[in-house]
Amino acid sequence: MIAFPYGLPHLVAAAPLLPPALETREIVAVALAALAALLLAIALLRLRAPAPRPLAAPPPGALAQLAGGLAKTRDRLGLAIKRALGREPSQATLDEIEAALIEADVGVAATQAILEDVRRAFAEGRARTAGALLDELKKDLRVKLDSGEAGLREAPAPPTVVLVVGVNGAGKTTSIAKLAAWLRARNKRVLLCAADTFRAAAVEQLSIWAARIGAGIVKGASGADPAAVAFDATEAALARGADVLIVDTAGRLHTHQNLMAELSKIKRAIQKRIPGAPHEVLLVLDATTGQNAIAQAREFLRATDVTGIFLAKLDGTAKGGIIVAIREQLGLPVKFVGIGERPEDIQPFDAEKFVEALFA
Ligand SMILES: Nc1nc2c(ncn2[C@@H]2O[C@H](COP(=O)(O)OP(=O)(O)OP(=O)(O)O)[C@@H](O)[C@H]2O)c(=O)[nH]1
Ligand SMILES: [Mg+2]
Repeated sequence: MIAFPYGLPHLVAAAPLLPPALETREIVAVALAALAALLLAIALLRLRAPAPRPLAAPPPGALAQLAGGLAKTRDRLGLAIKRALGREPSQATLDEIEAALIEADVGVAATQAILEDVRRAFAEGRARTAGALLDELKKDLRVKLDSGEAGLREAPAPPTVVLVVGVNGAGKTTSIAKLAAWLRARNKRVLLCAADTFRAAAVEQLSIWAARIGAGIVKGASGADPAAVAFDATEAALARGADVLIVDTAGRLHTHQNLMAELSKIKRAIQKRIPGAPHEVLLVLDATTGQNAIAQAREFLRATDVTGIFLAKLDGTAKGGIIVAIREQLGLPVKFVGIGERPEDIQPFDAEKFVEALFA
């Protein structure tokens, strides 16, 4: 009888489950076959995955941040137009430009108006070269985008009160944090008001931002009357000598009549202490929702006064042309754009810079 060292009988018992011993050459052959199968699988997966699209390198300097934030739109609209203009300009070039604008959600009406102008310039010989056509297009986009109203309206005497409204999840609280950071970088004393008492987490979310940014905050208990919190914050802004008070509100749909009435109540509460306030009512729109954002905004505007748009999440869409449609169809100035989730991912809207960044 063979004497097994400790444990070996157990292994021997399991032996029928193991494959029969292989010759070294067979092992090598099996390993090579497995490797070949793996390489084939990787090659097939690569074939199926969309090829990475060429992304124009963002330009250095002041435009870099905006161009970086607009990467998806630049990749779609900017490059499509540059590609169209890469050949001898013809009617087909103009058709391609038109398609690229529509594709980027610029909207049919705005696209037609722009193309009419560009086609005329081409037909009349004013814009025959690719460079001249691009200049004409940029000029038209600038005209469409420029509201003549940039930055925040300022109160005749501080504090300037900014009320921020919009549908659920549009990006209100994050945009407020960005706006506060932008103002802090300009040495403004900022007070935030957490008037979204509907969601417990909302107050906490704003408190965290306030601490990070170096802004004060006034908050009410969960479920407190948002108008009462706004009133307290207005008093605090006056007492503490704040330059800007920014009021966060709960997300709401225009269809919720009592929530829309609540906005009016918040406004009246602020006006009790500062007549003429809020000086700015910013409607935050989520750029990634495209034409839906415009439809929602239109309804929203019927229910409340809005002075400007904060267009959030522009970095998240390849259809950044929506900004033209917003400007054209809502007739409101786009005051700021959000291009990321960090406090510094904000730009005051500047039509000239925006168009440059788009084609950078
Ligand atoms: N990529 C990107 N994400 C953003 C931007 N702005 C906001 N977000 C994200 O959008 C999500 C919702 O943002 P919130 O600021 O909480 O939106 P809200 O409108 O306050 O939401 P409610 O208070 O629930 O109505 C968060 O995950 C944010 O990080 C932006 O400009 N770019
Ligand atoms: Mg919020």
